[in-house]
Amino acid sequence: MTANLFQTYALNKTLSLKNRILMAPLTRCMADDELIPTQDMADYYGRRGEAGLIISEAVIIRPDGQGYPNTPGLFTPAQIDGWRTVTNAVHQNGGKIFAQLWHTGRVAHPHFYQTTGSQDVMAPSAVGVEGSVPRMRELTYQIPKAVSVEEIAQLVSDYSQAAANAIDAGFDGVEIHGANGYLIDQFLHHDSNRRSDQYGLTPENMSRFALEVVDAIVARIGNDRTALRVSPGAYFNMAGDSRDRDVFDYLIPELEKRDLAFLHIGIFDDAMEFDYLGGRASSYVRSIYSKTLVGVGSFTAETGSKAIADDKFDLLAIGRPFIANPDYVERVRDGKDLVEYSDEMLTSLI
Ligand code: FNR
Ligand code: 8K6
Repeated sequence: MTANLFQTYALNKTLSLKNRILMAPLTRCMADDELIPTQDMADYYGRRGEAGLIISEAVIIRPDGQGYPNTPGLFTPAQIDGWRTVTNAVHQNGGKIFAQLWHTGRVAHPHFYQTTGSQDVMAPSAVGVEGSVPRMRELTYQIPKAVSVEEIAQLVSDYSQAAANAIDAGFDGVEIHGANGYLIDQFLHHDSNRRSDQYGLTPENMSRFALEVVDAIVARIGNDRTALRVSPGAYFNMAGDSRDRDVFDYLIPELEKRDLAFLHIGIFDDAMEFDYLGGRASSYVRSIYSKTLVGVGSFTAETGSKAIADDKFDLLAIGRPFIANPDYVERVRDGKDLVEYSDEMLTSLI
């Protein structure tokens, strides 16, 4: 019933996956205080080597990208060395792993990077989010600073450096985090992008930052090792706007031209429907993107297998069930019961 999940899948000439099950990116807030991955993290990822591809938890590209405690980085030599231990563990177990590259934009908090001397929160426009940092409720979100064109150029350069660092650390590629209301996504939605310069107002301008990051990374590490996650439907740290549709109508065909390793939807439940997308995010993207698409969001192996059989997407990413079951792939293959996920499991790495 889930046999199609266990077919091999060639992403391109460089990378071939042993099955169609991806481990979704899952922030765990378990890096050490220098944002270096630990041995426990290497063991955790190593145990999941049976996945066709692991996408790492989101990894910040530079200090002011941090919005949660102890999220790992990929901008110091010690962080790169720490990740090398992780990628070795995955490769020794026959797996593959991409790094998810992250800047939280207006959801960053200077508490986390106060030692750098910067108090600025970087975003497309000076429009804040309501609320405060999860699990650190005393840290309320600030009104961000609208980044200058020079600062945008530096951000693009920092993304591409982080991608080069990822390859140096032994990752098989990178997934750019363009989803879930973080920096890149903030440029793509009218709620957070109120600019009137070459990065705002029109679909082409609002897509410019995302495409500059993609192009800079492709130039550095190759399109065959570069992927992107996007959330056309706003649902997290973001208010939707019907005009956002035109932005993604422009962006997604532009991405298709780049011939990336894959495009991945960022969402918690793919059953969610968005009026301005005419239904599910995955159906919308599938209708205008013909290359490899990764679906995710409250799927079981059975419902995900059926979605692939029905040509809704090509690869299935599994998040929370992978937190609860390090041997998720083996259990599905052997028809064994799964351990049910619960939020309490977030306090330890099994
Ligand atoms: C997530 N998700 C997520 N997404 C992302 O792009 N980068 C990240 O770092 C994280 N971190 C994260 C942490 C935790 C604890 C959860 C539960 C989720 C979203 C995740 O990748 C996935 O899209 C959702 O969990 C939906 O898939 P499942 O869990 O229903 O299979
Ligand atoms: C990368 C994020 C760091 C922390 C992530 C923790 C996520 C826990 C789950 C949060 C769920 C929010 C989903 C919102 C769905 C709204 C549906 C209307």
